[in-house]
Amino acid sequence: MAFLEICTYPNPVLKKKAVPITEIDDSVLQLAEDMIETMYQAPGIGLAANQVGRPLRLIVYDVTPKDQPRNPAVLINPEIISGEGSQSQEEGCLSVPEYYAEVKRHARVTVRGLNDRGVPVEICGEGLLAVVLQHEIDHLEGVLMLDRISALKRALYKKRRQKQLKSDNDSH
Ligand code: K1U
Ligand code: ZN
Repeated sequence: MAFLEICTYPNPVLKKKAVPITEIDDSVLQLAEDMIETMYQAPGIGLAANQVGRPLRLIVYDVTPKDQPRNPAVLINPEIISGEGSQSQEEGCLSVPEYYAEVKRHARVTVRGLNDRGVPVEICGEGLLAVVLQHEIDHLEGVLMLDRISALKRALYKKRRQKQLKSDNDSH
């Protein structure tokens, strides 16, 4: 088990489109396990492989309420096969530090992929699960929540982030 470093904006790996996984071998299973530990440690409720510098089509998530036992899920080569309705929820992103914004997304989605045993699965989600699935699958396309907010909000965030990085750099 290992905690992985989470890449943050503007790391170019976050803009890369992830490639499909052709074989679920030990390295993929180890990566999934490490991503789950990294997600819980962050803490977060989802993580895509690009966020840990591995542009593979692999996501993990767990939207179980805090007072219930953990129930992590792994999805390999996930694809949204249908989406309907719309919802706007405040989102965070482990790769976009200290920023939350409302993002408009489908209210319900159906996602197809493989589980960690290579078995085809179909996940139908609404509410928070639908949001997290869409957010993580966006990561696999190289799309960040910043790409789904207004140009003005995005510009303000970019400015703030540049300042933050400069001050981190100056103090080291
Ligand atoms: O992909 C990521 O960057 C993870 C992200 C997932 C996400 C959260 C909320 C809406 C859409 C997508 C996070 O987990 S951010 C952290 C967070 O939301 C959270 C952390 C601890 C407890 C509950 C939520
Ligand atoms: Zn994210």
